[in-house]
Amino acid sequence: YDKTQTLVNRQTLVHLFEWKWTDIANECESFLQHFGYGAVQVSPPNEHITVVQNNDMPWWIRYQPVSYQLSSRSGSSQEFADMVNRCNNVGVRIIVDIVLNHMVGVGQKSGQNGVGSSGPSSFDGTDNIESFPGVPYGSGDTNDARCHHDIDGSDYQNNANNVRECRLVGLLDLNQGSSYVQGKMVDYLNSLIDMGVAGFRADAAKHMWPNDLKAIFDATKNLRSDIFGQNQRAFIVQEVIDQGGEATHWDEYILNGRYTNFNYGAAVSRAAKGQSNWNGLTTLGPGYGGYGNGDDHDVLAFIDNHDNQRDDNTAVVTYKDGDRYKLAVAYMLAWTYGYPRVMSSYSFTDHNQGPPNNGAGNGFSTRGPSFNGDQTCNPNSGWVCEHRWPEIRAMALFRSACQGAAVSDLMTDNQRIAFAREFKGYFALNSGSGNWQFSGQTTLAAGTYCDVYSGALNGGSCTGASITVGSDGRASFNVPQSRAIAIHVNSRI
Ligand code: AAO
Repeated sequence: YDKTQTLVNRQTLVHLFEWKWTDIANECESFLQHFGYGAVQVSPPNEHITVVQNNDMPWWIRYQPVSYQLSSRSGSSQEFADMVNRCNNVGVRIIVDIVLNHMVGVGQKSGQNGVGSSGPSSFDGTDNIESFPGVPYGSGDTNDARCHHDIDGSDYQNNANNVRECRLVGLLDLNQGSSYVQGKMVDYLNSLIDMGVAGFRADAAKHMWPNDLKAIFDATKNLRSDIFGQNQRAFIVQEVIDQGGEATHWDEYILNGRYTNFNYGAAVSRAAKGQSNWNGLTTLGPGYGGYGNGDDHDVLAFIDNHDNQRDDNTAVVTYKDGDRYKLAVAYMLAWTYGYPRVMSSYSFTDHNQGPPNNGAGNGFSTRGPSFNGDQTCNPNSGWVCEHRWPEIRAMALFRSACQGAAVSDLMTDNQRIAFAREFKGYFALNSGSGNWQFSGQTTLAAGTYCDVYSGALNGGSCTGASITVGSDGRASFNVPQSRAIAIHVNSRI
């Protein structure tokens, strides 16, 4: 389950948070396939609650399931199927965010207090009623018999049982130990596999027992052989927040696939913000920092995600940090640890704010992105599209070009770091003050290379800095403050 199921040279996942299926299908064809992106993590496709507040529909409604029918703010079942086909046709995989831990928040009821559903099902989340005819589930399918209240703050440190059996922020907690519930979940996952998806991001995995998840995943079908070959299993990444001091641990989950390594983004963000030195990151890999960093094949690496980019005092850098964010993401894509996920956002000022929409008169339906001539997203459309930023898309191509190559010839100087990806590429980053001038061993063949961080190679001409590699593999670099330099075999002029 830890195998990414992407094409070999496309080892970057992008989270197109809250994008519509029709927009993702277009994005696979017109952009992602050309920039080294191998897969898209999509928002939960199942039927969810709708809530109107502050003349808006918050993003988090997607995390309150009403049923497993594919009818969501992102589109219909038909649109979902079409997206999967069109993306697979251009070698881009779909990873589905699956919300198995719970249903709606207690007390949410369709048709009451502005609460509705994105699809045809009605539901009643009133305590002890807990009726979801669209599945169907009833109160007997929840964990109420084992815990009938919310997870307490201290449970996270002291009580793994409560973390798994009580309600996460009031969300009705399903009993994944029941064979009936397991069957419904397996049916849901199989319906997605039949459509051609490559895998799943398991939301709130630490709130479910690892062995219950194992029973569910083990009971799913193989991936479609016409797309993935014989006997291939779904890729799985489990959302487990564990930076130490928790009662539930990341390593309980690796039997089921990868886990979200929250240590990674925090460590890289600290360096990008100048709170720690890059030389401390030269060992970022299994065992780094004493806790929380598993084997390369167990890890999903990312800088920020849709939750922590909204935290008031977020520890991680986000699109709002500009150059420092670019450096953090660039480092992640240049470095060799884990399967990297790039966050792609819409701009927001309020924590709850939903995606750009067409207003109350149109049911707050999502308004898709529009694009500039340089292939970035038009900020007036409300979409940030970090994955299209010139530096980040160039680094996704760098990662493709360097796939499988080891790090070597590493140099660091506190706020600076440079290294080769043996015989494939060279990367240097400067988050200190002033330019960084040095000579480095690139391991590349002699020639002139286009720095793809400052420009791009278009039709044989380089719009960025040109770097000359001598016959001894060495080159002189001048990395501007808050910038990086990246050259690779495919950027040779
Ligand atoms: C909404 C409303 C609620 C209402 C509820 C029910 O906001 O007020 O009660 O409906 O009506 C999202 C939103 C929720 C929203 C929910 C459903 O974030 O606000 O509730 O949809 O609409 C924990 C979980 C983790 C979860 C995270 C948000 O472990 O699984 O909380 N993430 C996923 C999704 C997320 C989604 C859900 C789950 C639910 O990605 O978008 O919620 O489907 C500590 C714990 C973590 C804990 C965090 C936050 O983490 O260890 O387990 O995450 O606290 O409570 C450092 C520390 C680390 C700490 C972290 C905090 O890293 O080391 O210990 O900081 O960031």
